[in-house]
Amino acid sequence: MIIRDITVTPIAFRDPPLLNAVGLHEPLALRTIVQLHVEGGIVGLGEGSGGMDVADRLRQVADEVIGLNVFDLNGIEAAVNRVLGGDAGSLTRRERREVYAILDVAAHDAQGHLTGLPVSELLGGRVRDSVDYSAYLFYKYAGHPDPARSTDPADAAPDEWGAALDPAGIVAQARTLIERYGFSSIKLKAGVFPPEQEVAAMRALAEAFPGYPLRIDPNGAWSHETAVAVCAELGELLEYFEDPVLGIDGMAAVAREVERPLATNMCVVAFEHLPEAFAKDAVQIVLSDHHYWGGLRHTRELAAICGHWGVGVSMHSNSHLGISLAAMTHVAAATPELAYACDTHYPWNREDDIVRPGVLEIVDGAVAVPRAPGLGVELDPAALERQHQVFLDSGRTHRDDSGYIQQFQPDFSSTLPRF
Ligand code: GKR
Ligand code: MG
Repeated sequence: MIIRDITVTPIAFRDPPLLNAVGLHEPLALRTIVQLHVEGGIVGLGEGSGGMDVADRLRQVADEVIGLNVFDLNGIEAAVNRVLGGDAGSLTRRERREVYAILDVAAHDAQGHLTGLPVSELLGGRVRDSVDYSAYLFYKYAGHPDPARSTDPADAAPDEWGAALDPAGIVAQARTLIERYGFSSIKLKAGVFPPEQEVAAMRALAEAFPGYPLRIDPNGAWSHETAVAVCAELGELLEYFEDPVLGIDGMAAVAREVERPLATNMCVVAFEHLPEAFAKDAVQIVLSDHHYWGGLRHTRELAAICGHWGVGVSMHSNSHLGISLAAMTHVAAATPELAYACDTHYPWNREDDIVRPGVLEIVDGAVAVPRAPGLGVELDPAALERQHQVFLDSGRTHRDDSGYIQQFQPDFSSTLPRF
């Protein structure tokens, strides 16, 4: 059960031109894949944030993790904190948790293979057989602009999704996602266009999909006044209102004036934020995310704490592939406190997945919890190598939505709030 080696592979995969409050998704999204080689030929898989920083940090901690028992999660986490938190490393707790989370997922996968148990069982047992996900809508250009031809996104050749730049485009995108995957709740990534236009898109969605729970997430792009006004306008349509403004105090002030619950993946992203947020009743729902809450076990702890305090739990996502979707599905399956459909970017990125297809289908808006040992997904080594080569060829080292949009809108400012 001893960890013998760790392979760290940075990858890049295609990402459509999705707009958000701080810019535009670049043509390639970055992730880091870990293979934890355990004695007996067992390999545990982990996936997490991309870019060279994360890969370098994982390589830095490898020597301290190799030689540990793969069931010793406390030991692995302590090793990460020792190497990256000391004077030499001095990373923030959040940065360390992000690194540990990838190892945590890989360790759980390996533990599952060693015990013959699915990860959801290792996390306390499945409370649901499938996990609901929501249709995650984005404003988007028709395709990525080709600067050699034109820097005007309006001239871009359309991809398979086409443009979504107005309410009709957003409804069409929702229809495509719902037809393909059967989603029965909808989230709109907002903070891109003036709030009136985004309110109109929400109304158009409510009309086109009556009874569907709707959420809107402008990532803190709105002022207090705008947030309160939008919430008053959308009122009963909203299941919850995600990060309308920035900061715990800002969210608390909005929460005092609106009736719908506020959710966050921005102002409460670490355990040390919980006491203040709860004391101020700033958020009524915390969006968990094992990638930055420190892995699967700590995500369960987060949910339990929220449950004890009467705060709801949902799940956040970022651009990701199948190892993460499997991990999200297992932890969601083992989290009784989770009461909402989870976010996932998977439909936008799945074409370049590096796990073999078939296990992680989204059917009727849900992913069946894999029953095979571990995460239940199998690495496709050729696909991993292909996407690693894409990463190497790209020369990319980190995500930069703001820098990318400035190529097409030189005066774009990512300063928030914008509206
Ligand atoms: O992918 O553009 C995006 C999202 O805005 C993502 O970066 C956020 O982390 O989805 C996320 C959110 O819910 O805020
Ligand atoms: Mg969010």
